[in-house]
Amino acid sequence: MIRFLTAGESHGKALTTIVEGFPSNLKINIDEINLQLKRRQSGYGRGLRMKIESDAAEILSGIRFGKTLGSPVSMLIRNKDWENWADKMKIEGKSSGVEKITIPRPGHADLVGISKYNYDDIRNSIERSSARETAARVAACSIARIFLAEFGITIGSFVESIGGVYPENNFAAKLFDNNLSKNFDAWGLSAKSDKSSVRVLESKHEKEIIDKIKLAKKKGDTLGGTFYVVATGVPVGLGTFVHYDKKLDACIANSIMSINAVKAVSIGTGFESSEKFGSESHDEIILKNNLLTRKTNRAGGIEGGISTGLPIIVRGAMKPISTLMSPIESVDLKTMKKVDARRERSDFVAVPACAVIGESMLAWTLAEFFVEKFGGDSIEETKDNFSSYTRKLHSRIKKNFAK
Ligand code: EPS
Repeated sequence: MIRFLTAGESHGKALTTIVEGFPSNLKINIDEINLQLKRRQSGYGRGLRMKIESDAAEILSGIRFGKTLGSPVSMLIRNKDWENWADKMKIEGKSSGVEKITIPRPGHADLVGISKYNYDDIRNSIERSSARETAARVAACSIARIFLAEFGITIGSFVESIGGVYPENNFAAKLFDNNLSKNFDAWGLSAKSDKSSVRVLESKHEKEIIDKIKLAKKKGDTLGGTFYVVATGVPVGLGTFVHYDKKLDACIANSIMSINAVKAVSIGTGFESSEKFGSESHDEIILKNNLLTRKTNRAGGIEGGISTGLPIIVRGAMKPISTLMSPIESVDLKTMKKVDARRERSDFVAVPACAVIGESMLAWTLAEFFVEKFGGDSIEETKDNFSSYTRKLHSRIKKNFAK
C-alpha cells in the first residue's frame, strides 16, 4: 500500500510531504520532480504569486545515491512569499495587531471553514484550503509517475475548454475512436500542450481562449474550464468489480475531484454516453495481432471497475476561481451587514495548472492499484511480478477457454 500526506499553509514557511510504500531501488532524479512543480506553476491567467515562487523540492529522507530505500520519502517546498508573511503567520505568540479577515468570499472555503473549525479569523480557512497545497501533492505524486514510467505507463493532459471556448477539432474524439498512432503515449500530449500558454492543442484555440481570459480580467472576473487527463501503457486488470471502494474508475473520480475547484469528473464518454444507444456507446471486442482488444475506447479504458489495457481517459471540470476583483455579494461577519466579498490576490484562471495536478492525481491512483496488484519490496521484484503476469495473460485466457 502506498500513501502520502501533505502539510503546510499557503503563506507558511514551507509545504511538506511524506510519501510511503514504494519499493526500494527506484531511481529518482529530482529534476523530474521539479519539472512537474514548474509545470504546475504555468499557464496564462495565473496571479502575481507565481512570479514570487519558483517551486523546487528538497528531499530530506528515503533516497540514497539517487535510489529509494523503501523507507518514507519526505520532501520540502519552501514558500518564498513567507518572508512577506512572517508576522501574519507566526507559529508562536499572539495574534494581536494582525488584522482579522471578516468578509467571506462566495465559492471559497472561507465561510464553511470558520463555521466548522470555530475560527475567529477567515485567514485560518484561507491558508490550508488554498490550492497552494497542490504543490506538495505534485511533488509526492512525481514519485508515482517515476515508478509507473518503469513499466511504460505515462500520463499526459490537455485543456479542452476555458470559459466555454472549445476547439474546432476536439482531440478527445480521437481518443474515444481509438484512432491513435501506434506509438501514441500520453506524455506526448503534455509535450504538445505544454507549448501552449493555456495548454491546448491548437494555436487558433489558444488565441480564442486568451481573448476570453483578457475579457475576464478586464471585467475583474474569473473563468474555469475542462481538461482531459490520459494514461497509456496501463495493463489489463487494475481495479476490481468485487468491492465498491476498489473500483478503478471510482477511485480515479475521487482523486480528481479532490483537486481544489474541480466540480465534475467523468471517465470515457461520460455524460455523453447517457444520450446514446448502447450500440453507439460500447466498444466492440476484436482480435488485433492475435490479441483481444476493443475497436473503440468510449469506456475510457475501464470496464467493470477494471482497466482494459486501452488508454485511461478522464475528463475534469474546474469551476471559475472564487476570488473576484469585481466582487459579488457577501456579509461582513463583524457587522453582519451586506457588503462586497473580499478581494484577495489570486489567479484569474488556473485550468492549465489544474490539468497538471490531474496528471499527478491520476498517477497516484494508478500507482496505488499497481502496487496492490504487483507488490514487491524492491523494484526488481515488482518488475518480475509484472512481467510474469503480462507475459502469460493472453495465453491463460486461450488455454482456459479452449478446454
Ligand atoms: C496558488 C494557488 C492559489 C493562489 C495562491 C497560490 O490559491 P487559492 O486557492 O488560495 O486561490 O492564488 O497564491 C496566493 C494565495 C497568493 O498569495 O497569491 C498555488 O497554486 O500555488
